Amino acid sequence: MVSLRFPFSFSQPSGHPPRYRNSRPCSVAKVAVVAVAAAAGATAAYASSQNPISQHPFLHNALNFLFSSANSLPLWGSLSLADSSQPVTEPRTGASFPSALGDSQKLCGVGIRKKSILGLKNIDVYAFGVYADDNDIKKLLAEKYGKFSGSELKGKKDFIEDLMENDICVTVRLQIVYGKLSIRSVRSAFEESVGSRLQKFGGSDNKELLQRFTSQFKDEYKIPRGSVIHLSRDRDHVLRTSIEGEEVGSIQSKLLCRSILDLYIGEEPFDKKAKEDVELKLASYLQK
Ligand code: DAO
Ligand code: DAO
Repeated sequence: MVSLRFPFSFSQPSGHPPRYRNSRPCSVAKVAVVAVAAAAGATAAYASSQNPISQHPFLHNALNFLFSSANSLPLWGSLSLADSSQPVTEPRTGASFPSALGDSQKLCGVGIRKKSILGLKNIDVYAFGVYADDNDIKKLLAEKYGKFSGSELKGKKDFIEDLMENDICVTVRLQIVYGKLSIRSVRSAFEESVGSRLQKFGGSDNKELLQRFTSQFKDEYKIPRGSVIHLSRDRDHVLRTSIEGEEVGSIQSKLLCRSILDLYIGEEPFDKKAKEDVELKLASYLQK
């Protein structure tokens, strides 16, 4: 169940993917924390059975090292998940994004979704980060695009087209910035944004699909500032939505996945700079 109120926090404890239910996830992180914790536990047991430890300087130092490492377990965990990279902060909103989700979805770009209110003012609704599975990218796109530099790939329509069409695991992580979002305004905003894409890519009769998507979001949910929402395209074009790590629904539809991704990396993205960053980053993964 999704709790009704989420705490305010922009610094999320980890980039772990949420629990999976009925969709086939992309690969899940193998975190070394358990092994480190076990080692620290074993050492603690040894330490308590031996005395006085301080008479053995080597052992003493080794224990100090292990205990101080155990104290910084979250750091070890995040380092192993994120290939030692630091989180990225979206500068305007201060929202922080882990550099990886799981062990293979890597952050490719961050940006902002704005919305104009009655043509009078523009509000920042949420910051977002786009993640893509670098193994899928290499497997499915390297042969065709590996020879291009970042600047050559930027703006290449068929590259983005292939990214959207292929079975590549992608997650868009949203961090809510606007403090007064009601579910009603969320629903009507995505009826407009996602609805227009469903029409563009799938033709006229997509009311039922939009309805299935929006009906996942119950009126009682609250998404205050700081809430984290994941929109993930899993294997076989399953769109899985989670709020604060809790899955709220999954729908298998290539058209819906494509329409959602189009908001961020399509022809008229919410944030052009974010899309360019995604293209450049993907080019670097292709060349690795
Ligand atoms: O309070 O009327 C208002 C402004 C609401 C703007 C809503 C934009 C919603 C955008 C979708 C957010 C998805 C999480
Ligand atoms: O920004 O216009 C947009 C569309 C974003 C789609 C976001 C859908 C997820 C909304 C979750 C709401 C949960 C109550």
